[in-house]
Amino acid sequence: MKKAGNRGSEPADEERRRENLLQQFRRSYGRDAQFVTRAPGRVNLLGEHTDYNGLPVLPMAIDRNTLIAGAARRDLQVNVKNLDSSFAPRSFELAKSIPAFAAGDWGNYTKAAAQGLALHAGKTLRHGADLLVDGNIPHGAGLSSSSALVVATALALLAANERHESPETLAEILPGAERYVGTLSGGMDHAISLLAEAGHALRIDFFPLRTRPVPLPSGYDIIVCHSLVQAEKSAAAKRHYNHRVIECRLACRLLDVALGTGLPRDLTMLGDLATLFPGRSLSEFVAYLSPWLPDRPLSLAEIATYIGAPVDALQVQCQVPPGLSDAFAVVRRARHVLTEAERVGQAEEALGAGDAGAFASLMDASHASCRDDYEISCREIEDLIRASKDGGALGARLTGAGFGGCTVSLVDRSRTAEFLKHVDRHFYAQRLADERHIEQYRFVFRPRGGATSQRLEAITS
Ligand code: NG1
Repeated sequence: MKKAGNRGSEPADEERRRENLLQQFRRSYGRDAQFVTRAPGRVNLLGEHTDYNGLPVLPMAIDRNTLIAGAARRDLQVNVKNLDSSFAPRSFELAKSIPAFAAGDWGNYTKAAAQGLALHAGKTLRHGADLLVDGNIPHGAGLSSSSALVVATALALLAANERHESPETLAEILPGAERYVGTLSGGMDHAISLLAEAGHALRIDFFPLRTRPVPLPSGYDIIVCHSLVQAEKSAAAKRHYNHRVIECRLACRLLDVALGTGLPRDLTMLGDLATLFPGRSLSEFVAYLSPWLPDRPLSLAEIATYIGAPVDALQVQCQVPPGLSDAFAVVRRARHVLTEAERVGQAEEALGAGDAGAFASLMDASHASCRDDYEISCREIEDLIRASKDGGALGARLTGAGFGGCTVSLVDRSRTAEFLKHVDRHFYAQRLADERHIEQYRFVFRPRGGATSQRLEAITS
């Protein structure tokens, strides 16, 4: 966890970080950096685990980011160093197929960007780069530090090759690229990091990618609090995350059968229901599953029997990765995803109308659905939500993939100090040995703009 106050970093801090990064680059590589890229993290306000289902999300970019200073190389070598010494230097070569470092290695996020670009841009990536990273997004917090590293690396490799790709194109390429690390992730994190608009949240729709700025209620703060439980997606959280993705794919197979002749084509994802049945409310479709199937986790063999297909065929069709437990709570997962997508639409309307109260109720409903139907909360998150609501949050929910990480609260700005005091006393003081560290764990964020790439001097190679 990075040290910082309870504000996100201010522009002056960022300027200092940038100057320091350029100096350290010179010291480390013995030459000047030619470019600096910057990719922000994000907090998702609503729409959790909807993106990989092709349904909308409502995140905003935060004032914590990953900065990379870099310079092009004549060969295909990529050297990556990090100002945080807990991340050891890594090197690899640009190639058509880049073999991964060991699972969980931070360097795999930089390789993910390189591999994604190599597949997209092919032979035109002729130059490797010397790169130096400085990130201040807390890790394993559901604030997208991994995707910020992928985005900043991709921009750096493009700069080294004097290539330009639009943020929209990168937002289409990079989610697939990040799957290199083994997470079946959706497209929210890269899209918001690349396309964010300062002062606004962004409604993002997928397949095709579309974005719409959404105003935030004036007079309120967006406060993010860490549960002190790390949810690193390189570890157990990755297995839990992938399990949810597979449960949604299995729900599609069951809906295919339940909808029978009512369905013009098979569902590839739950979001297809919105395209195939425009004008119908998504939550209606839960009723096609719930009276038919028991509201308990089903084994793959049971699901195959309901569908009338062989188990191995189902396994192949839904690309079930090895190592998942054989218990799939399809009804609950579908109910969460379909109702959550509706809440995003309602939230956009509420925010457009400046109705903070209605938006806050949707945040609360989203949290209940994440906890009960998607089962991605944990005891610490629940304690933190309780402390947040008791401390005056109008609405509070977990944010990001879950299984730990952070909560996000909407708080009347006149009550922010009181809120922080309450959460400090009733959550952090009981868990942190040294209360002076509390400020490293909760942040008042303002919505920031998207990623940037700045050329400092001509690339001479
Ligand atoms: P975080 O919270 O950064 O682990 C993950 C996915 C998103 C989205 C959310 C849940 C990655 C890179 N990101 O985000 O695509 O599915 O969970 O809404 O896996």
